Amino acid sequence: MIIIGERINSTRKPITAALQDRDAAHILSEARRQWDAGASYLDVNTAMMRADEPEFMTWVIELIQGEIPESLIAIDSANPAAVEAGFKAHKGRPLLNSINCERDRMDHLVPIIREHKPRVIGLTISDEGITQEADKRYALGAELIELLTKNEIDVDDIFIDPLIFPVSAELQAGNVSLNIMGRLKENYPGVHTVCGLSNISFGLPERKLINQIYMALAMGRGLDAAIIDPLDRRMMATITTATTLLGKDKAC
Ligand code: THG
Repeated sequence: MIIIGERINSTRKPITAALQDRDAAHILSEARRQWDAGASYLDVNTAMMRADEPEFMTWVIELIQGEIPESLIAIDSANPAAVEAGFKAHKGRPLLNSINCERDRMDHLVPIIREHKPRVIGLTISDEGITQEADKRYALGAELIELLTKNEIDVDDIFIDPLIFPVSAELQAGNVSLNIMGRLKENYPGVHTVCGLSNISFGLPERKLINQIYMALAMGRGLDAAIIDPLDRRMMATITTATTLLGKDKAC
């Protein structure tokens, strides 16, 4: 499992405060703890800094890689200026989180992707917005894979996010995303699937338990990357256990 540590996200109050105060020690502590817990990428989102999002993206990436030179960042932004700033600051190959099938954004991003050669997360969203139909989201994933491979991005560098919605609002939301992951893996071997799965439990009690069980179900459909809190020991134990049960731990 490729673990993307989610904690350095400006939608979390302690992170907004740390960014506003330029509290390097707080950001570095979040980075170090997630990296040591086994993250392969550290997600960085500075969107709440609004007009200063690109500048903060640069600051955080340089800060983290200055302290942990082998670390890699998932640049979590919908703002092309912040994405470009992130690419310029980053050493090694970052993960772009994310692109989608919206024409305008793609036209702008494809040349930048070709230049910087990041690995890429593709969301199953289009110009028409988000659909709850599995077939349509699957088709958007397939479209992204075709477009990226046409632009010389290797399948091993493509991560498709089927999107996760609360089962409390739509009873079939869990099944829909599992179905999309499963079909993508079957039809495009070598392509990765990824999700931020905590949305599944929104509005329900025992959210952590629900997230852990959904992780196990998703891994059964081939999910091989996830945006999670690597400091959540039970979630990490769920991943280790499911990896073994799926026959992927040689030492069992
Ligand atoms: N797909 C992709 N990228 C994503 C998401 C996704 N990036 C953002 C998000 N979803 C994943 N990241 C986070 C980061 C922090 C939290 C949840 C998801 C988080 N949540 C707390 C909770 O759920 O209880 C509440 C916030 C807080 O701690 O204040 O921390 O789906 N490609």
